[in-house]
Amino acid sequence: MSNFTLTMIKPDAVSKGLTGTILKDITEAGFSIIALKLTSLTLADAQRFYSVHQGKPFFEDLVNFMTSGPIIAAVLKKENAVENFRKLIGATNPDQAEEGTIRKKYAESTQRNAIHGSDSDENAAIETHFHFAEREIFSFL
Ligand code: IDP
Ligand code: MG
Repeated sequence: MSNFTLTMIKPDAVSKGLTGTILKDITEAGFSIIALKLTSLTLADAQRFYSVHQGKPFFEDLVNFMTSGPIIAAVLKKENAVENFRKLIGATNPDQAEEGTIRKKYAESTQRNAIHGSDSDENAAIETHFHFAEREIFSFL
């Protein structure tokens, strides 16, 4: 279970037409796309997805942002996927993200930071099943 992670390209990046560019960065970094969809979150979906952050000062703005437009959801496969993908996307605050990372290149702000990556193998599994049915996941890819 440690070779996959869940990503979302967030509404800021999708609305700017960065979907293809970011997917290219991801595959060039050696990740295989094993599930993929253009979708959106209802308010209830976003509150559930980010429930760990409930009560934090940024929570309400975060769920409003995440429901403001379409997102891309994808499951990515690579060895040590969670850690390797967090490295590829960079720090939550793009000002603190390393040069060359996806957030450094495409994020607008700490909130509108272009992309999500699971933070643990356990959450990668939970978040994958949040977005995808088994028949939408192609683990052999
Ligand atoms: P992560 O996405 O790097 O794992 P988390 O701490 O899990 O960061 O926060 C989830 C998301 O909530 C962030 O990606 C960002 O969009 C938003 N967020 C986190 N901290 C702040 C903040 O201090 N201000 C505004 N938005 C924030
Ligand atoms: Mg997180």
